[in-house]
Amino acid sequence: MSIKHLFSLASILTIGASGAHAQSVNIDVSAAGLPVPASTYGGGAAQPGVWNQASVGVSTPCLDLAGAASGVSIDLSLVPFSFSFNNAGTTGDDELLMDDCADVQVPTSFAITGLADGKYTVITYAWAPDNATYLTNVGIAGSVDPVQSVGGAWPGAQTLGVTYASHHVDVVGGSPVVVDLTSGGPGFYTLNGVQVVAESGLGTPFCYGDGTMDAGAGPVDCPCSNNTPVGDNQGCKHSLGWGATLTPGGSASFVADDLTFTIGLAIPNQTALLVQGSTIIATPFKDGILCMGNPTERVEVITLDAQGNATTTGSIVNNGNVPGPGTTFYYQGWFRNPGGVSPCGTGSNFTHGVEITFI
Ligand SMILES: [Ca+2]
Ligand SMILES: [Ca+2]
Repeated sequence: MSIKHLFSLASILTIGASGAHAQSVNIDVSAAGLPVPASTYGGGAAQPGVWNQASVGVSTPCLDLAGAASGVSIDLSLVPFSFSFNNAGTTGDDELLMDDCADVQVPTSFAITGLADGKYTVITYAWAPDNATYLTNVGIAGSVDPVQSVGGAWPGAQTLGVTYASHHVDVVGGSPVVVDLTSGGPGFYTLNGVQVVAESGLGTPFCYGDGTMDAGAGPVDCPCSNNTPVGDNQGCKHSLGWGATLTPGGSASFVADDLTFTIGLAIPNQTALLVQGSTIIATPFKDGILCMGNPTERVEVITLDAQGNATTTGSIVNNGNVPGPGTTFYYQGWFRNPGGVSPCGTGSNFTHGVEITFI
């Protein structure tokens, strides 16, 4: 399918999906009354906002990130036990989320209900603070993403595959999201919390590093067989074994000029550059695929945090020389992945792309 067809399809879907807004929520699972992380804490999803405390044995209505009623509940009625353990490595907000949790002893499901129809990413924290050998398998039926095994020694920061699992889900017809927790090995298994991230609907993602990007001359693979799986919706694989993402925030309003971009799942503590192009191309470049053609702009240099995430803070309109409403540009994050470690050895890689039409 050509990229133009994809955009047409996206426009049709956007029109069809108008109505209830998709919700994002942060949930700390613990015994009742225990403190939750500060609202400045973004966790593995890089999503700051109000954290809800959810107890085992009951269904808990959740506030949204701004503290208003969301209509979303987490139903932990099938999860009977909770416990706390002061892991020596965790401190601060990580500790508040991870050191108190549900003690899951048999295969158990819990449900997230009340989500408006739309696309979401569900982050499930399933890390045992008391024993690095305890592994929890996390699966969501209907997700394109597989069952993921979570556990290990505290890695110093929230880490995909060690402290949490990540699943893309489509909510259709108000169906609940059912998360299945099963044993990943010997010992008990664990649920520390959940983050539900609504895909913004702002902009149109394109140019995934999964072999499907086609700018008109046929599909393009990543440069050294470092494609990511179809459905992961990431750039080409970097040295950590997955691809990076680019997520717009704020709005596409030229006048408000509050558009931001968050680079996610990239390389911790490295430098990244938000780049803007004017046309769609598909050229294997460095360890990734360059998807934006001339004229291009270097919009903003940002430094990735300890989780490999960072958000722009400057004016996209000014830094990108955006001339006015009605203009369309294409964006990618270009980040360092030090040479000799990166899959193709070039020392840098790209997120997938995002198309923005300013209004
Ligand atoms: Ca601790
Ligand atoms: Ca917790």
